[in-house]
Amino acid sequence: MQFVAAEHQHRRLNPLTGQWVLVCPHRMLRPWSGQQEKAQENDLPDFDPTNPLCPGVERPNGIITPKYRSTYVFDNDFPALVEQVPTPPSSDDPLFQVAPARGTCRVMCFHPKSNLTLPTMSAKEIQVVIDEWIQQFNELSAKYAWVQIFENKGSAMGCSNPHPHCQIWACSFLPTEPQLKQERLRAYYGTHERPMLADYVDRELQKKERIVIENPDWLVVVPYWAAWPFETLLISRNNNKRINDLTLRQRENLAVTIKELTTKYDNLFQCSFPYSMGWHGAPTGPEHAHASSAHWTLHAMYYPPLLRSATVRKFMVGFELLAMVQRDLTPEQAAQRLREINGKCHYLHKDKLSGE
Ligand code: H2U
Repeated sequence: MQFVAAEHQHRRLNPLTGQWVLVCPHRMLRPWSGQQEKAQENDLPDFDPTNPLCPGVERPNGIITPKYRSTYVFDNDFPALVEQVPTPPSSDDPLFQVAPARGTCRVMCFHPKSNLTLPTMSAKEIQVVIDEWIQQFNELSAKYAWVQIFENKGSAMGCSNPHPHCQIWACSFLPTEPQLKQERLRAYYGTHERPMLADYVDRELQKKERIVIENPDWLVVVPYWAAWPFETLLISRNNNKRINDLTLRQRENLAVTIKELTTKYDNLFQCSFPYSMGWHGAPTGPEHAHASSAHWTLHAMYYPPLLRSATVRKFMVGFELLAMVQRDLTPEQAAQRLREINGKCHYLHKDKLSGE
């Protein structure tokens, strides 16, 4: 019998992290009688006087969120990382290793209106968000080794507030995932003298099996090694190392790409598609200022949990938690569905061309 990736179980390597993913396409046939997610509500008001992220509303700590008209960034009132904290005593014991952790956490509102999301905002409004990401990155990267910009969208991904927003955590150390990538990308560059993701972009453009969106500045694919059902990787095609390298044209194209990708996501199951997304690029701060970043390529990851419908999600539990990550639908099947679904017109905007 001949091997067919869409039918036969196999393992794929994620070269960015060195972790393997088990692909079991035949499992899509199994029945599901487990938990059903509550689909995200679409009928939110544009202003909620009890939501602390809305303009003019008092937050639990007594600070009044200003009446902002565009984006708005503030220090997280409940930060995971702060700057001033005692240093833990060093330890030589291999079983009880400890290291200092300092940083700062911010919240960034994308828009004053609560009932918008990136796919229902205009490309121009998304570009304002991108410009603010860069502004924040410029400021925080001068001091911190890692600036993690990320968006949790939807309660299925742990988002605690429906107002359109993201978070920025800047830290004095390289967190685990970026540290793994730093090592793997550097090793690949050492052997091939090319950034791994630049080579990957070229290969995906040749193969044309996993492409979702393609334009001169950006490539969106369901990566060969995707763990989440409709996971995507948004990769710079211009050898950008960090988000603050982007030119005006690249930012304009990025806004259009984000709008198209997130519209495709929403249209897939006709719901506000939950995900966690975030940016990765070369490390920063004084420690990395003079180190080579030649091995890095700016990219964003989208990790959406939904598998079959607006209410049936993938759980990373059991074998995934205890042994290795496993997926049902192949990355090629997921890419085909995302490629074929309309990304120009949001299902809520039906007849008009998506809010532009
Ligand atoms: P999510 O991205 O998970 O929804 O988190 C929203 C953040 O907003 C969360 O980190 C912060 C929370 O601490 N927040 C404030 O800083 N002040 C508030 O008044 C509400 C929420």
